[in-house]
Amino acid sequence: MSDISYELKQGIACIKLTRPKKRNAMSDSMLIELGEAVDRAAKEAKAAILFGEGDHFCAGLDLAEHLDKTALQGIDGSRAWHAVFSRIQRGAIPYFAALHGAVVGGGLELASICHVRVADETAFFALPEGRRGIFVGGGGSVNITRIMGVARMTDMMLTGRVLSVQEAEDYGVVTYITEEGDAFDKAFTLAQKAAKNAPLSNYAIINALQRIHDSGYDEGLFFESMIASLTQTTPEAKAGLKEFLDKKAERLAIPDDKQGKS
Ligand code: 1HE
Repeated sequence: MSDISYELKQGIACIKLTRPKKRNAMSDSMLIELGEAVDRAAKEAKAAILFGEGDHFCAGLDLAEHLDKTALQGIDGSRAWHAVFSRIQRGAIPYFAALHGAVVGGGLELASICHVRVADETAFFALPEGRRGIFVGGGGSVNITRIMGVARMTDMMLTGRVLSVQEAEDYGVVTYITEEGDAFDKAFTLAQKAAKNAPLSNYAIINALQRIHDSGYDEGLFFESMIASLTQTTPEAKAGLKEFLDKKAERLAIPDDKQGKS
């Protein structure tokens, strides 16, 4: 039985978690299917959206499967999450998460490795691992701390704090909030915008920014210059610059209240 569905729509891979009866909790087989969908998207899509069927995005790790695992099986499981997630986070195409309902435990870890997160007003965010006697295993200690900071994640894990969508925005977890049911459409619009970028620019944005942020100041600037010089040699860059100079480029979408004030 398939717990992941895949559809290529106008060059955007739409990858859906389709296990709503279990609130899209991620089983071992579902993770493998997710990896297959991610590999297919890498071959044929310009951007991708991750979203969930039913009332929730994802309730995290399938706890039923986890019950009888040994420590070594637990390590294997965690490393399997890391392997799939790394193909999303440091692949070649940008991922947009469209979130609603529970974005919990491994569900928040999955959302946190997407490049842009959109949530509707029903979304809530939690890390109940402490409550369950376990720890994050899908890269959350590295990725969620980078987004919200160690202190906030520690609070969520120790106390079981549940964030509303507004709090998640304050924490930097989401950067767009929509009305109920509109997160997918918003994510799709954003993915279409990103899909128009030069593939090498998208690759650099996804792969270089976090690495530069993690490196020293001097190394970061050096690395930036190398990437800048590499991207500007592509035909897409030459076409993009010429389009602007010929006044044929799409105008920046300046918010109405800022028009004419700069
Ligand atoms: C599950 C899971 C799951 C639901 N594993 N089966 N994640 C959690 O600790 C979150 C656990 N889930 C919940 O807190 C709630 O299910 C929700 C708030 C997400 C949704 O509540 P609700 O009332 O809509 O659903 P429910 O009645 O709690 O669950 C419906 C069914 O889904 C039920 O199964 P059923 O056979 O009795 O119908 C639940 O058992 C099942 N279900 N969530 C397995 N997570 C890489 S390491 C990551 C570590 C973690 O992710 S730890 C955090 C796990």
